[in-house]
Amino acid sequence: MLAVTRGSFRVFRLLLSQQYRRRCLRPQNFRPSRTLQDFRWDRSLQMLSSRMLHTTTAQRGPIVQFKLSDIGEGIMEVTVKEWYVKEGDKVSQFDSICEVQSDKASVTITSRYDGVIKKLYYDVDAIALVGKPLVDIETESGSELIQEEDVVETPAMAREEHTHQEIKGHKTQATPAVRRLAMENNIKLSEVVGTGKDGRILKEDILNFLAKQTGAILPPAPSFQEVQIPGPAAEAPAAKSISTPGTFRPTPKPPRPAFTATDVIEPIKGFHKAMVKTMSAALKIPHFGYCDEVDLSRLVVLRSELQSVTAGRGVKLSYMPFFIKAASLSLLHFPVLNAAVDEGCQNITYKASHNIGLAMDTTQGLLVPNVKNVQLLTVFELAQELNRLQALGAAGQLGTAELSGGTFTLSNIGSIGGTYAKPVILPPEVAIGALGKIQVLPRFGADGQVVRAHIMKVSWSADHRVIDGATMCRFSNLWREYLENPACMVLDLK
Ligand code: CO6
Repeated sequence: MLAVTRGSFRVFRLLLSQQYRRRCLRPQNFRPSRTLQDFRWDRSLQMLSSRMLHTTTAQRGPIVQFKLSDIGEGIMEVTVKEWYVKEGDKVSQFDSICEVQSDKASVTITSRYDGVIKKLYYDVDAIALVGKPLVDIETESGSELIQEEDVVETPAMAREEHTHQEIKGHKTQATPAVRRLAMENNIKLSEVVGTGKDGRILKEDILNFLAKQTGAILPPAPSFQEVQIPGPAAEAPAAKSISTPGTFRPTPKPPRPAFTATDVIEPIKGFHKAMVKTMSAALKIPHFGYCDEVDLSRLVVLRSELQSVTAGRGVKLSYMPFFIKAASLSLLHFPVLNAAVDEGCQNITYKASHNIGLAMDTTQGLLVPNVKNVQLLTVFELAQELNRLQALGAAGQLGTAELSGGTFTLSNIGSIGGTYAKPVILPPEVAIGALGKIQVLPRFGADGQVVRAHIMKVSWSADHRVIDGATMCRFSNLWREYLENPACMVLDLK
């Protein structure tokens, strides 16, 4: 399969490599600087010149070396998650070489040259060091080499953004033609959900992504399979009666308990390392907790009425969009809760955007993507964005764009059956809320009669250095009022 691909794309690749270099050298492809969030890898296979590296062979072309360069944010090492090649394998441009993971994201590194892998420097699960080589490739004698030295500098890496390395929550699989299409349209593969086998990105995915960006309507492609999002959108559109809260995500079958004779030690790596870092920083924050309960009976009715409408538009509507929108409407009155403090707590920044993070149980573990600019979004747009984030999470494709920039967080522990929690603030944010499961419980109605009510517990945590209990309580009351009387939300929606 690989050989066929290589053969059929050989001529194309040559053309592409020329075209690619021309594109690379266009000034607009050079970014003046990279953000700290960017992962900056030395994807360039650096020529082994006498100055830099070791020997070359006359007949077969030079041996080039793939080095892991500075990736910013003080990251000095990554874990090699998977090799897609072994020593002696023939590789072509754009073939995937390996996947590495730092404490922020996974990155797939692809070849820039035709050649033969001569050396892998690390085993799977080994720690690869920044500045050290990953692989040696003996290039083909006829293949054109890009005579670049010292390509570690910013522009050289920025220009490869769409081709040789993708920054995201998981590896990118795409053919050279698809990569090229993405590159030509300035689309980052990391932002595209692949619908092919094992999440492979297809041409249709790029076209569809483009259509969504430009508003163009594409003719239906029979071979194009959308990522299945469970729920009303995928179900028969028959309207449900009031849904029964408590229909939680199916509990995954627990793995068979394993008894081992000896203790097992394993290094903490990848995203878990990020959790160690973030939670250790959170420990420095003096948290206080505040809890309440919310009667969602009206919201339960409203959602069930709207579900079939959004399903008709291909979007699943859960409770989260309402919880998030109500939070944003309330944050407008309490901007101190949508703020960030610096490390020494010397300054507080009131954030203009409501980038509301939501804890998400993904194939890669707990991640917190955020919905950007919630203050500008309708409930429907929020549902749409949530669907997109959930699809990305399920495909292991949440990337830096989705995972960074949060300003306030909600964690729906209730969706997996929890009732109360003691959430931990994600620094530099200053507040977080944990939502319990919606339970049908007896409560007294206005006339003193016992009624069935849909009750949800909420547990807030806030940074007591900058927020006091009264502020948190007032915010929570306002949030609760929006949710208990969802019609009122309509009045304040932009
Ligand atoms: N109660 C009752 N029913 C619920 C609830 C609650 N709280 N939340 C969701 N649901 C229902 C939801 O309405 C769906 O029902 P139908 O629409 O009738 O099908 C169903 O459960 C599945 O919802 P889904 O999870 O698909 O979507 P939702 O938008 O509600 O949630 C999500 C999105 C990303 C929050 C969720 O998929 C998820 O990942 N939840 C787990 C979050 C998590 O792991 N939190 C723990 C973080 S650690 O907080 C922490 C402090 C510590 C304890």
